Amino acid sequence: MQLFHSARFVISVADLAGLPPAGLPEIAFAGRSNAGKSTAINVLTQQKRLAFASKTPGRTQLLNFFELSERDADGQTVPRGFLVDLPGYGYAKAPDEQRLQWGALVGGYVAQRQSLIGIVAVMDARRPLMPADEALIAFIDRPTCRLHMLLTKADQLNNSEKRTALDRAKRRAAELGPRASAQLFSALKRLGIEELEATLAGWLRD
Ligand SMILES: Nc1nc2c(ncn2[C@@H]2O[C@H](COP(=O)(O)OP(=O)(O)OP(=O)(O)O)[C@@H](O)[C@H]2O)c(=O)[nH]1
Ligand SMILES: [Mg+2]
Repeated sequence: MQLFHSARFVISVADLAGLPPAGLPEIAFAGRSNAGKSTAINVLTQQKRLAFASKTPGRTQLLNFFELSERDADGQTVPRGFLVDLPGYGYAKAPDEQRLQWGALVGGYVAQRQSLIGIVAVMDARRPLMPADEALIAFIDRPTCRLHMLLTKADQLNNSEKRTALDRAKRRAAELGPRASAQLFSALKRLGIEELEATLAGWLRD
């Protein structure tokens, strides 16, 4: 979808005071360290190295903003919103100080940012809904903020495991109400891209 392919990097933010002025809708990718957030953004935007993906957990340390835009009838570029790549949580080897920093930065952003219209909760399909994921869900206490659980690395599961993981996430989404949803995804096998695009485009349209 053209809108997502338009993504371009605009700013990295290290603290809440450095956030750009709120305005256009923002969709943040959150999840455990190494879950596949940056990779999912690259697949969605069809840009190999827009967000920095890495085998080393804790690669993304800042809030990285990517602007989405469209061309109007006159050919002018009109900004429509932002994708935000968040640092991961739950990395066991991170020092306490770093964990506190995550809480202040990401927790503060998720809990307070008015222009944040939705969160893609990226979870390894082999272990969805870990305690740290539930902590993220608890941070999102605004009824206006959507939540889409992206069960990634689905290429690592057989069909029955995939079904079990998806059923579990869908049950959790149903508990949270109509603002929550869930899907399987694989960057490697390029599975679930259209579903992700359709969900996020729907958020931006509303
Ligand atoms: N098999 C498989 N591996 C994946 C998939 N998506 C991501 N990975 C791998 O998982 C590792 C972590 O990916 P990243 O996208 O950097 O993860 P992240 O969530 O951004 O990590 P942090 O920035 O450290 O929080 C990389 O080695 C990716 O290649 C997938 O769908 N399938
Ligand atoms: Mg990352």
